[in-house]
Amino acid sequence: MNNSNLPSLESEYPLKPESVDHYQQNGWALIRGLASPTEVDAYRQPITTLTTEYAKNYKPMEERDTYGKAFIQHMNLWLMDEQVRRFTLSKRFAGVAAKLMGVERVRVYHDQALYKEPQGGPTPWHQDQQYWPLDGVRCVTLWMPLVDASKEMGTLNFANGSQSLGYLGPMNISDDSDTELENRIQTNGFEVVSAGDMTAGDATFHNGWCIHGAPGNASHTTTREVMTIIYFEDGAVISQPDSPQRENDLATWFPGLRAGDKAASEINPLV
Ligand SMILES: O=C(O)CCC(=O)C(=O)O
Repeated sequence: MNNSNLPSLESEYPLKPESVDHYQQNGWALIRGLASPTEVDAYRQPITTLTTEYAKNYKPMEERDTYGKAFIQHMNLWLMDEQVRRFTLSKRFAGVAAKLMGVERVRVYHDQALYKEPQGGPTPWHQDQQYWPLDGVRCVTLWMPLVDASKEMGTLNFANGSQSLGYLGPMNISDDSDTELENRIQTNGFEVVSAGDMTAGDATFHNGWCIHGAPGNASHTTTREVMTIIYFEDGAVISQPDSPQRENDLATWFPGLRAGDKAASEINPLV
């Protein structure tokens, strides 16, 4: 595939100090115009082609569980397509991730497309990092709609400051995680804030411990097409997995590595 016509995503984004403060304080930040409409449109096509094909493996909506209704989830697209590779390994995106976390350099953990179909269900409250064998490591998820996405189509909700709780134990995305974490939000009095309406190319970044979820997609016609990239600080060491999901992640995203090794397999490039 000749990439010469694809827009470059390498230029630096002029990140405002207020965004860094917001991220540090609340555990997430909304970054407007991280990619331009033209840039997003160019990369949307290969991501959507791969995800639409993958969606054929899903059962009809009414036969899925809560997790399955929330979105079509397709992972590590950057290894499947040269164009997506340029998107996921973008230095502009990685630069913002590093600055928000306050680290020198980041590596990619994995990417994933999260397509919430028309009338798709809500995304239950959860903490991302409970899936990852990266205790004590700074991690962040970039979440970017590839089409304009209103709040009603399912942009993210965040519990401000909830990253301060750290690891709350194994809790996969489910009705149970929703109930348990809603209790935590109430008990701690965390304010719940929506990212609101987003334009294609805007992005939110959230800390791996920030409790977050999303409403269902109220649209009857339009899919909430989103691409995400997960980063962690370079130099991190893999922690001992304490749950099946962390064991699974270790085998999948750090192939050939074990607890105590530097988190840097051949599929965790430095960006
Ligand atoms: O897209 C969603 O609905 C949920 C996304 C999410 O939880 C994440 O990217 O960490």
